[in-house]
Amino acid sequence: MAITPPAERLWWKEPIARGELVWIVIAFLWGLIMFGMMVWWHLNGQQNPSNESYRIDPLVFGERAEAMAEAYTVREDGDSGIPVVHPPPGSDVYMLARLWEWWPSLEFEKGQTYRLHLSSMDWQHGFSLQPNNINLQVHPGYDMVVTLTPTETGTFSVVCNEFCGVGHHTMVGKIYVVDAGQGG
Ligand SMILES: [Cu+2]
Repeated sequence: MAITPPAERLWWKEPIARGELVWIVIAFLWGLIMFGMMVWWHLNGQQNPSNESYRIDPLVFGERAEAMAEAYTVREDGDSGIPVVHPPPGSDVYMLARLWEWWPSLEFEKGQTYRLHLSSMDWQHGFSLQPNNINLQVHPGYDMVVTLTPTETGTFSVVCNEFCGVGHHTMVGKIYVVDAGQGG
């Protein structure tokens, strides 16, 4: 019991009991194994998407997203005021996070490859693509680039999975995937 002082005050000078030492060694070795497994999971578990990241000024990122939206907006997303952008296959695509929205909505073509750039205008958000459960950190000042090729058509939601304030739960973006040559 910690409520009373130990009978032997200099307990930290006692030799480690054999059973405790065994557990320390097991925990240490297990930690090393798990450390090595990170490489294995990356290659075989499809858990860590291979992405690139670069430093970028949030203002510059915002300008790139706006330039893309200006060139390739095809409609408004419902009555949200957020544009739906249908970028050319193979191009660089930008989605920015800010309090409390993902902007703009994107429309991809199935089977085409895109370079998706993610960054934040204010503070940290989390990109969580549902229902596929792809999760990426989105930081201000960093351009996270993911090369992706949609394999199925449909409507996918992007939810923020880093708590970012009172509007956090309303921060839902949209990615639409249509058949090649469709949409727009
Ligand atoms: Cu957020």
